Amino acid sequence: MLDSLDFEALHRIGLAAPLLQQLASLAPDADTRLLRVVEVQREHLLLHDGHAEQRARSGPALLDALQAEDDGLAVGDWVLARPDGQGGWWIVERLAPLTQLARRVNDGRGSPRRQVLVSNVGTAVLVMGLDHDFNLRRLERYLALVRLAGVDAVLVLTKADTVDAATLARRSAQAREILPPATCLLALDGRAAATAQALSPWARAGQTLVLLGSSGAGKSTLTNTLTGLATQSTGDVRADDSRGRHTTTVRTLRCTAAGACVIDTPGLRALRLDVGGEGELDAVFGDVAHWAGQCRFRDCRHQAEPGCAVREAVAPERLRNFHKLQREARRDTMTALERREQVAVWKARGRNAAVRMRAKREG
Ligand SMILES: Nc1nc2c(ncn2[C@@H]2O[C@H](COP(=O)(O)OP(=O)(O)OP(=O)(O)O)[C@@H](O)[C@H]2O)c(=O)[nH]1
Ligand SMILES: [Mg+2]
Ligand SMILES: [Zn+2]
Repeated sequence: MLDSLDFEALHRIGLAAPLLQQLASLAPDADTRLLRVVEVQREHLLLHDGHAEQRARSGPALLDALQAEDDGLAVGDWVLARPDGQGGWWIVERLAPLTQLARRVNDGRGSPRRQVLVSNVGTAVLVMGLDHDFNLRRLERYLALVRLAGVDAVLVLTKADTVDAATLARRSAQAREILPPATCLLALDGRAAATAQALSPWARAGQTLVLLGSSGAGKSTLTNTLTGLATQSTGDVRADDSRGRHTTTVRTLRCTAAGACVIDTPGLRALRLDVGGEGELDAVFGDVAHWAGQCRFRDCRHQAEPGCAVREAVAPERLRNFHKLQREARRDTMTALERREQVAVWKARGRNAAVRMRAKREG
């Protein structure tokens, strides 16, 4: 199979050299093909071979193996597939992704499950409107998501054409303040043709970028501008609070005119980070980690301790957000038993509070 690869076509859909090395070690046989996942539907997936889309289903053995690892197929994955004899494809193998963006979701069955959002992206474009969508705490969460995955981020503030110069300058400066030093920030009109040019350093041939942000931020608008096509539907936002109407419902990979791959995503209703432990957040909140070294107490939690350098230096809203994400990380790394114990403690606390309240009323 390796000698029959159509590199030109595969490069069009973002094939990178490290994946080829993996392929060599898998030694696929003659009737398997290398394809990229461009859309995941409930019952089937769409794959692309650089020429056309193909319908596929995943073999149960592969699904089970991935699930056992809290993993799953996502848009951007490279897979090996075989013809299923009915014009479609069976996915038999997934190449280990170079990067994965994942969150935790609660499906009501025990501990939150890890859900892979996209695989094999080089850049995450964080899309946020300069209208009422503008929210620094949400931005911190998205920055953490991307940082934890080892993916580069670019912040794109959309709807620059709808705000006055003072608002544009103020909001850009506020965002700049919480961005890691090397992260670029662009403020633009997502519909303008010049926008494709502004994003071109991250959208060169062979590169893959994903657009992330809340509903109505302008992700599909940017996708259309980058591809030069109107394939992605866009929807109006509510006038009073700029909220979108969840127009996009699936993640889809599209090719741009310049030969890059762009993944449009639906606005996430909830983004719960997939953090391995509290310590991982230090990499994301570098300023907290930096100032923590100067707190009076070595185990300072930056809550109410005297001599806390972090509380002195870091904006209260940012520190509150840090604590909130840390609590989430702690809950997610608990075992099922620890979780039951914590619930029992909360229940007991609730009961005690109820008893105290009753005593107060009756006394
Ligand atoms: N004036 C202006 N309007 C924009 C800009 N970017 C997006 N819009 C408009 O904002 C609305 C929402 O844009 P979409 O691209 O559908 O937003 P989305 O992020 O894809 O939203 P979901 O698919 O719901 O997650 C549409 O009416 C767009 O025309 C911009 O830079 N300037
Ligand atoms: Mg959309
Ligand atoms: Zn402290």
